Amino acid sequence: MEKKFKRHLITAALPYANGSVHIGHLAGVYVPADIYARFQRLKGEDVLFVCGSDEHGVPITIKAKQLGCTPQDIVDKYHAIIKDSFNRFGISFSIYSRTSSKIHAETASEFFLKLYKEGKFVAQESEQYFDTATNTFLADRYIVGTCPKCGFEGAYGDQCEKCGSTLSPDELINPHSSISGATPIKKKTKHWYLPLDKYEDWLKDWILNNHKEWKTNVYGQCKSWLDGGLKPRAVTRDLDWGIPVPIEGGEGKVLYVWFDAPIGYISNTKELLPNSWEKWWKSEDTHMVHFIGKDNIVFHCIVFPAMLKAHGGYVLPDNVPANEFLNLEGDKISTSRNWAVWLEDYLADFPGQQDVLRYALCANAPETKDNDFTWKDFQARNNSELVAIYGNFVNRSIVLTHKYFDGKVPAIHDGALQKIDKDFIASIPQIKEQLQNSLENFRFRDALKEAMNMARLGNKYLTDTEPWKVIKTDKDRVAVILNLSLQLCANLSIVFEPFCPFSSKKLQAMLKIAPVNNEVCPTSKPDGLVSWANIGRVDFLEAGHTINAPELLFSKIEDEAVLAQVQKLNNTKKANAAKASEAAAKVVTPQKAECVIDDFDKMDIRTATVLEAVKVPKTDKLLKLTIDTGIDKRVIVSGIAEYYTPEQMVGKQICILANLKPRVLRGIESKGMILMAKDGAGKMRFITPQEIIANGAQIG
Ligand code: B3M
Ligand code: ZN
Repeated sequence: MEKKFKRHLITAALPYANGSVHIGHLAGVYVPADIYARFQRLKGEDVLFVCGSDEHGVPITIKAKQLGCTPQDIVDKYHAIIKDSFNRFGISFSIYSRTSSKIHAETASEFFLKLYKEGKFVAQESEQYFDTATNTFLADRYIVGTCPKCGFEGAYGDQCEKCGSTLSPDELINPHSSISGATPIKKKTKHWYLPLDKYEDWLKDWILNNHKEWKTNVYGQCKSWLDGGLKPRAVTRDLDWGIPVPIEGGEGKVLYVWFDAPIGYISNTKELLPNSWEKWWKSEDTHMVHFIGKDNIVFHCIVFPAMLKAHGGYVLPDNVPANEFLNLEGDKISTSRNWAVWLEDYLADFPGQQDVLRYALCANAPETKDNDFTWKDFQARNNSELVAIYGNFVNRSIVLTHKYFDGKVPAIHDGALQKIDKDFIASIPQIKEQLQNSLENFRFRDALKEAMNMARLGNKYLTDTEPWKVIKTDKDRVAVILNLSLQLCANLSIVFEPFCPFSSKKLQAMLKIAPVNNEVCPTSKPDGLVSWANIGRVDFLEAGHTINAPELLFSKIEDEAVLAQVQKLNNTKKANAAKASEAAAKVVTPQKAECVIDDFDKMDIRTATVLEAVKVPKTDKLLKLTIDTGIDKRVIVSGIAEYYTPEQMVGKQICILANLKPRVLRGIESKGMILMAKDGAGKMRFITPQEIIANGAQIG
């Protein structure tokens, strides 16, 4: 028997206040979270939906340094922009606060102090990276280098944004300071660690045994973390921006951003409900759900629960339905490359069409794997679904009611219902049941399909009953058809409210039924008939009730509007390419002295494939590659270890100079040379055939 909860505490990842919000954030976290919150409120549940700006952390201090202002200037600017964007997209938070607030500093400090006084931390002197040029310790984010997992050279010391791997600075290849560019030294410093290893058994039981129902992408990541064994994690940092460490010896140190940020969910609740926050966080009948992106899984499923466990007295998340990443037109969304659709830009180009983006992002959400947003799909979702199905059905129902019944809901006389009507009525609760089950289980794409199926039901009903023909002979029959169609419109306005709140409100205004007061927080109860429980009813509108004039719920998006967006992205690509070639200009060497074709003919250049790759011991520059040259299998030693890991090399087709005189490198005979090109960022790149061709193919 499903446990009955008294309230739903829904959190959404606190966005870093160092940039605007883009469609990846909406698709990954905020639209699913808002759908779920609105759905629970529609059911009449007590809901608290909390979020706020994550204002500490090194990316903010980096941006401040880049712009020559203070971190507070940065967070003040972006907190306002982010809050406004969420508001304009109808993300119905009960509170959207910020971690630079006083109440958050108090809450996080108290949380830390309790754990400290109860001896839950381990103090440890360690060697941290120190930038001698700026005379500061470097937080992980200030250390940049090549990701050991994917070779991305812009990886941070704590995370690679390209492949999502969680890293430690020591794993980075060629680490350097992102402030001064200098190669950092190691220097002793004292920090306090949360001994996650001590919570490993408990976490294994809590997650792997008691939460098998979590999404596979979440459960799988937790399992691999736990199977890998947990290590103590520092909860303090040598930084001057953040929450000061409130103990002796903490001077010049702040709480690690990932220690303080999740406590932001608690401080937000306290800020909103100073007298009743504890029931939300300390009663077992609270159902808590964290909405996040996949890069935050470890912090929300392992680190924060361990913190809550160490503190004691807090509820734990019942689910963490993390989404994967959304790509844009086939490429990863990237703030640094401006490869994104920013919410404020979308609103400028598509004013009043927030629901269209919400719909398209939900329909294509990266719920189980990374997914791609294309402007073509966005247009199709709008034109072929929202306009052609949902909007079309609503418009026909309302237009015909005005045309045949002067805008009044026609009466159904006793005994007038035919089988087709009864089947139509019976289908509504059936669709609702599947839709509800999907929503309860965080399958929002499936839920949205069910909602649209309910609109399809309406279109089919009108097509099958043809009121525009029947009106000539049997107005009473048309009265039944349009009455039931209008009742379905009322059902649709509730069903679509979590996904497309703006158009639902518009439809409820056309029908003149009470709108769902979903904006009123923290706990808003739908009033009157317009509630989830009443979906399936066909008595929302009484006979004789006058409805308002029809307005289009959605308007067609023309090719030009979409082409303009694609053009914008192409311009971004061109700008990025220009930047890259600027960088290239710095590394392009002058042409060598002339040679004659005979010189070239002496060189035997051909394709080959890497069969094996291992690091050469005692050096961090060399890889020993076993390759298939098409004529033989041989070993080549190559100085690419700082750019590529062995795993990345296996299976790669490359071009080699096969007849270079063999050389012995670190005791290994190397027969040949791999042809490489240094790119604008100074990274060595392979010369690889456009598509795989036979090994040994001669290049001339
Ligand atoms: N600020 C968002 C991110 O990693 C991070 C979430 C904090 S939630 C407590 O992009
Ligand atoms: Zn990586």
